[in-house]
Amino acid sequence: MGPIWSSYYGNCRSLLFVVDASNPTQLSASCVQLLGLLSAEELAEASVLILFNKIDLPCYMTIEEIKSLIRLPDLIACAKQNITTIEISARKGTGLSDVLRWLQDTHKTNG
Ligand SMILES: Nc1nc2c(ncn2[C@@H]2O[C@H](COP(=O)(O)OP(=O)(O)O)[C@@H](O)[C@H]2O)c(=O)[nH]1
Ligand SMILES: [Mg+2]
Repeated sequence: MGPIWSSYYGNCRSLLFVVDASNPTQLSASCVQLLGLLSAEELAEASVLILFNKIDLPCYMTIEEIKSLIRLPDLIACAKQNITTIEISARKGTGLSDVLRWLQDTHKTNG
């Protein structure tokens, strides 16, 4: 779907990017997509929420290792956008209240 994402950039105030934390083999491709989004001029003002999903599943890498592999601290430091990360399980509902709070706060701030 990546190739058509840019047709949705106009008027986009917030961006939720979901990373499958149970499948580190997808991580580099996912990171390239994310960097593309963050460098898009039309998304410079957007608030960004990166969701690490499927934390209920066993994985050979920890979330900390995943964050380190995509150089998340550098990415957050260099991005124009305000970036938040939340670890979630869409299946179990873990982190859902944090996501809802982020949406509420973000849209409150943006008016
Ligand atoms: N265990 C678990 N499964 C999930 C979670 N979120 C989505 N899924 C399952 O993942 C499957 C979809 O795969 P997904 O990787 O999300 O999408 P795709 O990569 O586009 O096929 C569905 O069977 C969902 O029920 C989660 O947090 N935990
Ligand atoms: Mg998948």
